[in-house]
Amino acid sequence: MSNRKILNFINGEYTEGTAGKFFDVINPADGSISAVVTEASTADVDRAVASARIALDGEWGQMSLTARLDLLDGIADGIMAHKQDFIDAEISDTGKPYGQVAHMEIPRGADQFRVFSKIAADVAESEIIETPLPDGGVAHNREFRKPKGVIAAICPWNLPLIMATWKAAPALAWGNSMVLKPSEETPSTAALLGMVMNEVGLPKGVFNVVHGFGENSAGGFLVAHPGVDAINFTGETRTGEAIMKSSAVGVRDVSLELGGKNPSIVFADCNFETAIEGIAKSCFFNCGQICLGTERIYVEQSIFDKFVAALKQAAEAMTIGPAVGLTHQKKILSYYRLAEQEGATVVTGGGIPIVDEEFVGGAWVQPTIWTGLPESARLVNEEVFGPCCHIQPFVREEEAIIMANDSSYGLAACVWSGDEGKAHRIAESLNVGVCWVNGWMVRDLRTAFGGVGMSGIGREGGIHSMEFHTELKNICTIMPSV
Ligand code: NAD
Ligand code: 6OH
Repeated sequence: MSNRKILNFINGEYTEGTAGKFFDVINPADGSISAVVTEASTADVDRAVASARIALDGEWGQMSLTARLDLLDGIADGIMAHKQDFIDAEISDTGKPYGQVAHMEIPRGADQFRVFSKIAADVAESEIIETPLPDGGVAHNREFRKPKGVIAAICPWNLPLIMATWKAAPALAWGNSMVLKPSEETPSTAALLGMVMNEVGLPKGVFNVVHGFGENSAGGFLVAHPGVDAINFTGETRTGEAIMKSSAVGVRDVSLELGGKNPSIVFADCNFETAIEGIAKSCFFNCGQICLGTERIYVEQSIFDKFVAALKQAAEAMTIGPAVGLTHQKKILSYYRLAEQEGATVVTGGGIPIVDEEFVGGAWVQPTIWTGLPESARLVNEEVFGPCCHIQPFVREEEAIIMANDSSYGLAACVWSGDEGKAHRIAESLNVGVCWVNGWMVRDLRTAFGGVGMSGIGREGGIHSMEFHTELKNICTIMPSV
């Protein structure tokens, strides 16, 4: 039994939910209880939204941009000052490998406050447009940005701190207040953020965290709350649809970063070793639980057998953590069974790995590669969100483009080729939000991030985050004619 108790963070204070309900978070490495979490009631969500509103009308709303951005830099430093607590919390909730969390996820999570502080400083924009009037005078239109208001941020479990700070940093950088609901599977690092906010002196109520589930729980209460001005959601497409319906009531803005079934196209003229290394990461890193990860690979026929053999070797050499939980493990394994029922050839994996005695209660799955399925197979069309991919040969580049684009999703893609012209031609014709050429997951936070089709609506990153988190306002002054 874990003695870690996770509370809501409302108006600068950690509090138990008024309904007195708690739920467990399970460590997926071994099935042990990672923490016990309070579940927010409607009354708790009401209070969180109300305190966010009051904060907007107080000191936070009056604060200069410089003072606000200094606070953001302070939050980044504050996370790093508690780095070990964040590492322990993240590993306990997710079972991820230590190095990945310590060297990538926590520093990157912290750094997003610094990056958005800098972006907000650099693009602080306001402009004057002069309009000639019939009487010979002019009007001055002063256009400037105001915070959108109270932002509800709903996060998934795959990169808990990174996702929470990816939502919180821009919301705060552009002067909003917010209520964050982390995934019920991974609430611990978001909960720690409250402590950091208090330490750096963020005014009370600017940043709130409520815990719980989706429908009929904290997530559902939050997105339906009339005091919320905009909803920033990352998660499954089906949840995105429900949230979009909620956001229609009261005509609130919504940003949806949803699922994917991302293709990777590999040409015979690629740098083979670089491609294998990059593609192995894109399929199996984080146990395949990355929205930008690859689940469909299209390989030029002439190198198909060599490619399949090399990716199999790379997959078998990789050390990955468990899936996020037993429910998700079950979902992944059901797709592993489906692949076989649909007639796939299992190149490697397809089940649960053998683990040490102490980890048998965990949510482990094997990195898995299939070949031989038709493009119409469910496995080739549905997002598994696990460490797996299907490899399909192609002969002509047009064929590869048609297969890659034959998806209702459109988040990310990769093209691997030594012919830059060809790679760009293909990258341009893929219906996705981001396409990497000869690489994967190079993420400049100033660039647009988001998908097309069932992968979502809206873009995050850089000025796109500013557009979502602000309202552009015009004050038009009719100048006295001289
Ligand atoms: P999920 O949709 O099940 O849950 C996400 C969050 O939404 C959780 O906090 C959950 O409690 C909450 N939620 C669920 N139902 C809700 C409702 N009706 N109202 C309000 N909140 C609700 O997603 P998940 O399983 O946590 O994450 C995995 C999914 O997220 C995958 O589909 C993956 O592709 C996607 N994802 C997308 C991106 C991206 O940027 N496009 C990034 C990461 C993950
Ligand atoms: C989605 O699952 C992953 C998004 C990752 C990032 O945005 C990042 O920059 O790490």
